[in-house]
Amino acid sequence: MLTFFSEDSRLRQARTELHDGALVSPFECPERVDLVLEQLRQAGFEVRAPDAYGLEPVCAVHDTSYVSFLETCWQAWQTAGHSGEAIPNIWPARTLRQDKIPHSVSGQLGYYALAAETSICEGTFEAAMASKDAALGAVEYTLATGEPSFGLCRPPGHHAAFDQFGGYCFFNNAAIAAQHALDAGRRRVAVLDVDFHHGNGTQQIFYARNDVLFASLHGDPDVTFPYYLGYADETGAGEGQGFNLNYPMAPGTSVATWMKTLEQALSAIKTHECELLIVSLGVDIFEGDPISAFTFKRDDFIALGKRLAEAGLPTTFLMEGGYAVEEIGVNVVNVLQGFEQ
Ligand code: SP5
Ligand code: ZN
Repeated sequence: MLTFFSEDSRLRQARTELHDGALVSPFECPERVDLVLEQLRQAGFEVRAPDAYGLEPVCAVHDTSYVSFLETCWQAWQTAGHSGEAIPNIWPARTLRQDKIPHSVSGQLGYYALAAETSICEGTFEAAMASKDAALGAVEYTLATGEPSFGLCRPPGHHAAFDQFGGYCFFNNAAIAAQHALDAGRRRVAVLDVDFHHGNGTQQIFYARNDVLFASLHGDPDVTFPYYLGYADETGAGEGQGFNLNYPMAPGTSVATWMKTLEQALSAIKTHECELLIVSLGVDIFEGDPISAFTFKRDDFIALGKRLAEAGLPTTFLMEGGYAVEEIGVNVVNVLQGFEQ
């Protein structure tokens, strides 16, 4: 299977993540891609650099003011004299006004952020651009050939909403790729999100639409990030009613239960006549993941890939989460090899 990866993904080298009340070295680090690339090469997968697609496909699903904010935030933060990385500490919370975008970068950070663990630092915008280019290269290849592909996207994307970053995500790579497929003439695309965390950004972007079916298996948001979206009663709005499917599961859920739940999602994808499958591939469902709580073992990822192949659709995999760094490469390659078996 062909992989698309841009070296510029490494340009984000954040030093700080707010975790457990302390600033720690981020879980979402550039070493993640080294481990995946190493395993891909060992397995004989070809890795190709994507074209640069510019901002047009980004602005097809994101707010242009949000995109400009991401592009200028780090410079503005430094100009304002802050010494650390840019981290929000105030939001338009429920009791404050929702209709003001303050001029100050500190005010804008809260407006455009949905979580505080993710800093903005030098290279963040450039890495986000590289990440969505990998997604676009991969999906274009699948659209052109019908063959499966893998976009090694870093930073990940599925938490990024129309005008908000967070959860280590800035541009929603899966949404950008799905929209690109629609713009290329596909009538309906499925995004299947298997990351441990609910893909709140992808859900929000397509919530009122019926041309993208979003299905997500994830840790119950009642007890896990992102807490405020991802419940089973979120089924879509207006024309999009019935095109959003959430399958929250308790921490510690067995792989057998997870795989049974996957059947429900795949059956919906079949019924809704999707022409392309985009898999938001988070391997943080691994039992050893440091911030997640599902129980996948290495070989379970092979079974997952195999089952996804049986859906019989042109398929593009896009990298999302996965943080147990020593295992991340093996787990990703197991999915892709399982798919090809
Ligand atoms: C793409 C992706 O996987 N993003 C995940 C972002 C999660 N950020 C917040 C993590 C909070 C983890 N707390 C877990 C405590 C486990 N002991
Ligand atoms: Zn995740």
